[in-house]
Amino acid sequence: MGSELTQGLWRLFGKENVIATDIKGPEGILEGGDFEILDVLKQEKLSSLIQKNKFTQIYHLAAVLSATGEKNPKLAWHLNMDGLINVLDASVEYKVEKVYWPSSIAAFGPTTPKIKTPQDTIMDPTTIYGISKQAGERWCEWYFKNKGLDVRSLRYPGLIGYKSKPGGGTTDYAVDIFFKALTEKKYECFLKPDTYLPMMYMDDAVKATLNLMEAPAEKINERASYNVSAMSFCPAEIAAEIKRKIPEFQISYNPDFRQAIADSWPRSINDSAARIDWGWEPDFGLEEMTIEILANLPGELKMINP
Ligand code: AKB
Repeated sequence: MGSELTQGLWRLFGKENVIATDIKGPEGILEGGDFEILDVLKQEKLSSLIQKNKFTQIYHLAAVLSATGEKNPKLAWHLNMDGLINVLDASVEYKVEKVYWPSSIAAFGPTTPKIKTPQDTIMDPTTIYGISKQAGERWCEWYFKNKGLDVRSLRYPGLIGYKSKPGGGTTDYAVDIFFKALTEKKYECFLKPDTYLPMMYMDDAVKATLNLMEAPAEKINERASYNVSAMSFCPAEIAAEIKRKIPEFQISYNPDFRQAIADSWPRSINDSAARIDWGWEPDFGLEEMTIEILANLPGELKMINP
């Protein structure tokens, strides 16, 4: 998401007005722009970077995702929570105009209504990642109400792109499957074939994020986080969609610990609040996304393994 969002910000504000940061790199597309090595847990470096550059907006994406978080719970909590609070604090201190921070469908849990999950409903996450997202939403709302910080958030579904490998989540199968379909014509899925999950193509995630941040403040009624949606599908359906383009593609199933995580998440999302408040509308369904990825990923793979 980081590199794709950076490209979106380059288009919106000009490359010269955007600085991307990460604890390593820059890699791939980010090599073309301003970049700083930054560990968001290092508060002094974070503050001096904000003070020196007088940032007007910050997009804080650093997080340990669901699957990796279950293996490193303390690290996940420390990075996901202290990283966020460091950014919120420094943004108040240096009068940053707007802050963006992503929540996730992982903030929902086993007793959350699974079909068309409402904007405001039961949230009983079962993963450390999900617990950190639920807590983070409350912190964002607290900083808005008590510190007047214009912080905004979206509950991302599983995000699918082709410009970078997935990063330790449960929806990662829907990214991996494209890489394997093109390189090995087969894929072993770690979820059951009929596991429905809300998903979104990366271009729609960038569009939703920038539309939210560009909307007038008085339109932003949800100061915890907005549900956003584009499509829901299961491994059997995306495999069938890929097979329409790559007839020899074979999928097999070997569910692991991530199945329990997926089973605790919604099947589909009600995002009417985002549509009403700031005009959210996705552009990509499963078919459009599959055509786009299968058209562009080969070129990307050539760049990765020339
Ligand atoms: C994950 O699978 O952990 C993430 C998410 C849904 O937030 N992709």
